[in-house]
Amino acid sequence: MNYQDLGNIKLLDMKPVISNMKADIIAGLSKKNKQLSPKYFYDKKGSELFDEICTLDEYYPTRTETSLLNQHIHEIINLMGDRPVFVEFGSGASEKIKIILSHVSENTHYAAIDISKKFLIESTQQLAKEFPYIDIMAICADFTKEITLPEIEDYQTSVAFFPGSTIGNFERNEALSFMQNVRKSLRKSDGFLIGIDLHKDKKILEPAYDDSRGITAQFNLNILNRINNELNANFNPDAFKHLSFYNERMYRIEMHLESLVDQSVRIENHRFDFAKGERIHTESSNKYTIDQMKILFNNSGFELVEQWIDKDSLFSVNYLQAT
Ligand code: AVJ
Repeated sequence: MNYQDLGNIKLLDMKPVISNMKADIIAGLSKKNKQLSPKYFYDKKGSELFDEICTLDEYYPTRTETSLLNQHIHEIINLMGDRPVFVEFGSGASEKIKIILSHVSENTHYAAIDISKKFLIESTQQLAKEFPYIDIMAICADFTKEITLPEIEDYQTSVAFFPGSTIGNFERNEALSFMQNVRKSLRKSDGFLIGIDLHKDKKILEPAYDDSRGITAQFNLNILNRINNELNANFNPDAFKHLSFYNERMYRIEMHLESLVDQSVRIENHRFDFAKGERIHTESSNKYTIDQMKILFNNSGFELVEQWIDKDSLFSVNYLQAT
């Protein structure tokens, strides 16, 4: 493999195809049921709002997963075995990897996969400063596609890491193909540490996506500001409202933006008409029962080795092994 040496990290650029935001957004708003991909939430403001969501009282996933990782870190390290390569799928600015890296031995390799090259280099170089004794590789690639991981000499097990219930953003069939792709990039007996949010009473789920301070509402509406800023559009975010609810039949939180009036919006020379009450579906956050997770793991070539769940059954951290 051809990597570049960037001082304290190595970069492997797999030249992922970057989707065209304008074409995507126009296509989504042209559908009979208008929709936008949640990946467009995360401009600078959107990423800041998401970080704030993670600290909200109502938003239990982040703190619950963090405390499960902290509580069970020694078991996790033991399961990974000697000289593991830890591979994070969609690393972002994740704080969670630090919990792991601050407990592993020097003989650990960390590889971060992300599609955004600039951000990936910045965050891995920052990490390399904090963990100078760990070998760090940045892999610029699209983690929703099949990835051939580089062979690293002397390292026995690879352990994939996918925290935060990011898998929830995939529809069920996409989640299955994602898991199957991860499996293809691993060898038999390699590990997979994955955090998945659990199905539960909507009395707990719904406030997590509609908090009392309105941060989630701002996060949802911010996608319209982003489209205005980056695509020369004229959305009036005040003419839409944040709507979220638990769809119990589909086991998923849905977030929508609902038009408060009849209106039309322009993105360059494209016009989109909204009736009062019409919605743009902006996000689904799928939740899993323990049985649904087992089926997902088994159908993608994994066996569940350990599952850690908090005492209130809010969130699960799962250690899988490739079969
Ligand atoms: C980043 C997809 C895991 O679904 O809980 C949080 C995103 N959206 N509040 C989630 C989100 C609104 C989050 N994920």
